[in-house]
Amino acid sequence: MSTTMTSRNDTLFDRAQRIIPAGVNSPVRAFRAVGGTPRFIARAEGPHTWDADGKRYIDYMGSWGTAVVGHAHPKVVEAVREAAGRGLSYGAPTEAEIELAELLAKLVPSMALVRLVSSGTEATMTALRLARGFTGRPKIIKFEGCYHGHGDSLLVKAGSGALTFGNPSSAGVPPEIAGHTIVLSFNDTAQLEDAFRKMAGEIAGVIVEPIAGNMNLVEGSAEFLRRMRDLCTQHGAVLIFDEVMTGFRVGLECAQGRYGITPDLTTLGKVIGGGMPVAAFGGRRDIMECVAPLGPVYQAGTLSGNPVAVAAGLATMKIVQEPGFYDLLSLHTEALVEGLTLAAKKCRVPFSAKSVGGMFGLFFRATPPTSFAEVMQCDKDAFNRFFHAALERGVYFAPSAFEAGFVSAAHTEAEIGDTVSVAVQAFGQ
Ligand code: KE4
Repeated sequence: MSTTMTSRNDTLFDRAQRIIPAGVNSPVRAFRAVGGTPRFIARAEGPHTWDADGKRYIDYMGSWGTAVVGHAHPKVVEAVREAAGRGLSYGAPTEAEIELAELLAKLVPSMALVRLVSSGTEATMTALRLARGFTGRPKIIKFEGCYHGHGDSLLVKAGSGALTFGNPSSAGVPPEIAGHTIVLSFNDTAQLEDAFRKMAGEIAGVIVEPIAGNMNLVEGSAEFLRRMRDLCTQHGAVLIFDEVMTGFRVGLECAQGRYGITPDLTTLGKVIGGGMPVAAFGGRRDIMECVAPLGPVYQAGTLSGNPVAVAAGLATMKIVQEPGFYDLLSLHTEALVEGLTLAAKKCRVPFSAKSVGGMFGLFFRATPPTSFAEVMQCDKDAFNRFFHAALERGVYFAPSAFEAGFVSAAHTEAEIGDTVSVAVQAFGQ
């Protein structure tokens, strides 16, 4: 496209900003972290998306991890079509919801009972309310750099002192609410022990991304997560693994299976809806039996367990259970990481990358970070230049230096090879 022609992305972005705050329905889509005009996606298929100008991209954003089987998978689309023809929403229980809940409980044995909701935020917000309702305690521990959706108690940043109570990280969150959230450093076992030493009797629960994907990709250390499990057991606090991103992304056994750690509650999303709004929370029977109308902890939702969304989720979950699905997904993701690392080396760019299952992290620093502080040392400007150079050449990474990337089963060696070729040029920018 000549530089004189106005891209439809620009035209649509101008129009969108006149009626939608910042022109987007979720902040990260506005490209404010990387600059420039967001691409308005017109369609997606397999490993590709096409923008409003008809430009094709190899997609590594994958709807933030949702599209693990590839976009518009024929079996998923057919399942949606068939379900939609029987009605879009009933507001009443269906057999399909039982099927999905039974499947999740089979694949994630820690989930003795499961409830479906429509977003990861709903799942984590309810998990916190459950922890507080079950224990009768007020405080929650979360970790800097982990994101768990936009529930008030989770929009909190570290207080001034390490163990002081959190301050709101968003306007509109009253200090009285933020004050019940303690924000600690990810992978800092000593600090976690200190928090329990000082406040054990007040801590309702600990929520963690066992493999963090919202400060780019940082794995929880086994020692950190095991100690977290022990401390929660010892002090009767509820351990919540937020696997909205890692669930069925890092493997069929999820992150908890990789670590061999059993949380008390798990939250899921993204993959289990296959692109449609399905998320879930579940876990120990004695805790889950506190949920209304069984117990006193209220939670509800008009579209929870929506039949069309559940059909997409069931079709997706059927595909990810096929033999070898994650072996091949991991292989391709590792090949991408190795190829990018070699390309950066060839261009003498300080760069590192790593992958876990079908998710990966790109870091403009010599070694992959193991903490939020190390993530903050990455060269954000170098990432932004690389992001746009790749985007121009038809490769779409997540539009932020602090987001993980995602490969789908539809990405073949051809897409991985093409991406590495583009990266050699993009690193050179
Ligand atoms: P949603 O409410 O966006 O469905 O899920 C919130 C959530 C909860 N927990 C984890 C670990 C998550 O990663 C998320 C959402 N992830 C972001 C991507 N970093 C969604 C993208 C967006 O906010 O637009």
